[in-house]
Amino acid sequence: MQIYCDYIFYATNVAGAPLRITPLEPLAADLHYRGFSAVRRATPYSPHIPFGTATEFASLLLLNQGDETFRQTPLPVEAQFAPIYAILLGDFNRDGNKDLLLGGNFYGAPPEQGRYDAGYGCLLLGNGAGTFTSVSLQNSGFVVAGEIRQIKAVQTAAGKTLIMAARNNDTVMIFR
Ligand SMILES: [Ca+2]
Repeated sequence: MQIYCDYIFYATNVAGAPLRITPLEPLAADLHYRGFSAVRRATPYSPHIPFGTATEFASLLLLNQGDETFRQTPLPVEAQFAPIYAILLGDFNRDGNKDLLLGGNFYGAPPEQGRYDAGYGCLLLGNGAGTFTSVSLQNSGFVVAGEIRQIKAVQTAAGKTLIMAARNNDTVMIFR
């Protein structure tokens, strides 16, 4: 895997300042920056160094243990098909346990990488103890193609709850 520099620093106010481009190691990838690493320099002319180091690339749940630590639990494989950008927490099967409704995808990757478009929405049912089980698209009925960027529950004037999924450059999908 190749990580590309997304920032190139070049001092224009110093005569003869060297232009140095330092490739970043894959471990420094920060997916928040579209798969590129944010970089910084210790001094104005020192080589770029990674801003941080990522060691976990799965979408996961961090449960606060109440002692300033978090328990890390990867979400089911269905939640790993594509990057997640929208999460709605709710009890969708009305069993008293919180569930997760996820959506994402990302079309802005460089052409040689292709689009991250394998996600069609994902319903994860919680057991109340921090473990989630995926529900098939056929059973959940929550099937959304495209770049989902927000999922919200909306109350109608008649008291019904609608789930709305907003997508980049596309229509809003509404689920009853
Ligand atoms: Ca539930």
